[in-house]
Amino acid sequence: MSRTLRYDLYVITDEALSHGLSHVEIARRAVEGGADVIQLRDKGMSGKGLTKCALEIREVTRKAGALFIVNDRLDVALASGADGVHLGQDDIPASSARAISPPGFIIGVSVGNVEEAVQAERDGADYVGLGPICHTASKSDAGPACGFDVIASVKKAVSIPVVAIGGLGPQNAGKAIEAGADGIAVISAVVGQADIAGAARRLKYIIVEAKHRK
Ligand code: TZP
Ligand code: MG
Repeated sequence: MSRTLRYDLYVITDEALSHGLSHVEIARRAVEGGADVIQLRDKGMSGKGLTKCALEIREVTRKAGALFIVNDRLDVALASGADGVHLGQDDIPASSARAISPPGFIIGVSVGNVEEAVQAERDGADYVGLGPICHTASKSDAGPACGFDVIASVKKAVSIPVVAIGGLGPQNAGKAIEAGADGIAVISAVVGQADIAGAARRLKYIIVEAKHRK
């Protein structure tokens, strides 16, 4: 059965950038504010710790009707029953991940330009995370900002959803949607705020409004 996948507000958990909250609590508050997707992202946590978090977030997102994606770790994503995995350019290729994943499993790939996006689609990605659109302090190796124009170029070049990421928030999310993004992925604009649910709710409103104007 085909599902309608909505990536409008895609929130990436980050304990270090939050006000002392756990991944699970961040996820709980973000879905309360209407996040459509939660990505569990922790580069330092053990597989054991990540799996424990993932199993808890799986329950939180299931109840809220949100998608749950695990960053980097296909093994943790599969073991926890997540909806999918998000892979970087240096992670296991999407085609290899697809070969060992169940039907309907979502595979997202980080891209920074048209060429990488086209390749990701060819490899079987279900969506691309395109960025960093603007400067971001949340990812030390994010590379230079690619700007808003690349969103339209990538959107023209692929037929899978394009989720814009990097330095986005209430001030520029509408611009990214108008440029062609299907969704907005954020850390600091939601996770870094004192009121995570409120920040998610406001940002979701801006995204949905911008989509209605398109
Ligand atoms: N990938 C590209 S930019 C980025 C990631 C994980 C960080 C996004 O964080 P923020 O705070 O929304 O700029
Ligand atoms: Mg990665």
